Amino acid sequence: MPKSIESPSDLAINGAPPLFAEPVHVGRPNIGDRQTFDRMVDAMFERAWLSNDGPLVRQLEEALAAHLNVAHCVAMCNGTIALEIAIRALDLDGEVIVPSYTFVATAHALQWQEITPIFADINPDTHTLDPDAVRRMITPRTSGILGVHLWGRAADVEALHAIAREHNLRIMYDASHAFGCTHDGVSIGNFGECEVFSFHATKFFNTFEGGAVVTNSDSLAAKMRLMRNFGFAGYDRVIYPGTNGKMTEISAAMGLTNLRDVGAFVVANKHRYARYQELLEPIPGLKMLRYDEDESNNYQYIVVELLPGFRTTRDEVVKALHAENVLARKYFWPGCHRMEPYGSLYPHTWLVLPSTELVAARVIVLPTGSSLATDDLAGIAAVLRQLA
Ligand code: T4K
Repeated sequence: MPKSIESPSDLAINGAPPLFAEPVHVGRPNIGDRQTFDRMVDAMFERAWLSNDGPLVRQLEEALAAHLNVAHCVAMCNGTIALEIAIRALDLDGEVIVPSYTFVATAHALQWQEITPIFADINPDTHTLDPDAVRRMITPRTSGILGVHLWGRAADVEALHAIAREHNLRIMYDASHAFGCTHDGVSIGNFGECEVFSFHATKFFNTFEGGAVVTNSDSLAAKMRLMRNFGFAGYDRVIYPGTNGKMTEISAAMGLTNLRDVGAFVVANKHRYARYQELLEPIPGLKMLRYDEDESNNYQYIVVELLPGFRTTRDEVVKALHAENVLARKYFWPGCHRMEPYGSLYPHTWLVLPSTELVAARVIVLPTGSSLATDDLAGIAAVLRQLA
């Protein structure tokens, strides 16, 4: 039973015992029915088929395509390789416009292929690419736009698609956070030429490590299947310089298990999101990110912003939460543009990213998910209240 926090002297930074005896993490995995998983893994061992386009991977790809209402799902070993393969399949080169306010893998997937990520600013309210900022970054070298549906909330796809059409640019999305989410009722996975999911352990839907590119293009899907398997087009016949992006059977077993339980994951997350809302919204100077209730959401991220009126700095708040064993995170501070190699290569980029700088400096992501009891949220809120 967590202690109650009624005054600053109850805070662990002031010498009191911590709120939680054990660390409470952001990103605890959503894990489906263990018996279902065990049964699938037993059958996998019986078959002695562990990787290379196995039956569980095929089953998962079909199930995911149906779930996301998209024509093709190409499963991969992780989201980063999925991004790299999608970028290459679209023949992106030169410069690609991308937000800086994202996990660094989005930018690295471009840089890794000697494509220059051009960081465009975000809309401070939505945390996704600002279409006007995107327009300002277009040059003759621009080949595409890589948008991100950050926190599971869709990027401004209509405006971005209009820009892409106008300037003859290719467009794809990093949908790593947006599994099971919709935009105008349309499942994320159907926007741009393709969309990339991460199925990392910390994601709403996980396959331990894993990812996928989904697309409605037959030719793109066929190309990516080739690319993820070294370019093999049959025994002894390689027709493309591919890589190894294959998902393993055990990951697919985890995916099939978790897919059955995504409904329960949403319920658990939504319940905590609603409770956090009740607890956090009355705190002055603190803004909690909202999901649009007219859409499907996975409620995987509890994102708060400390506004100028908040008495304590963001770093002090994070320090105080960590002292309570609440391992809140400063995602995605300081922004890709301040990480290497981008910080050294383009040291002045921050000048064109005022909203990215602002948002990255004030966001805190709080723990949620079924591993955290709803009753425990009051203690976390009480810490924030004492610091407000
Ligand atoms: N694009 C976007 C927008 C992304 O967010 C990501 C991944 C990618 C692309 C790339 O996809 P992948 O190649 O990863 O499939 C974590 C994840 O490693 C990363 O996958 C994720 N984004 C990112 C947002 O979070 P870190 O550096 O914060 O990881 P770490 O080790 O600090 O773990 C995060 C928290 O999760 C900790 O509090 C502990 C907890 N955790 C983690 C694991 C692995 C668990 O409780 N159990 C676990 O098994 O990057």
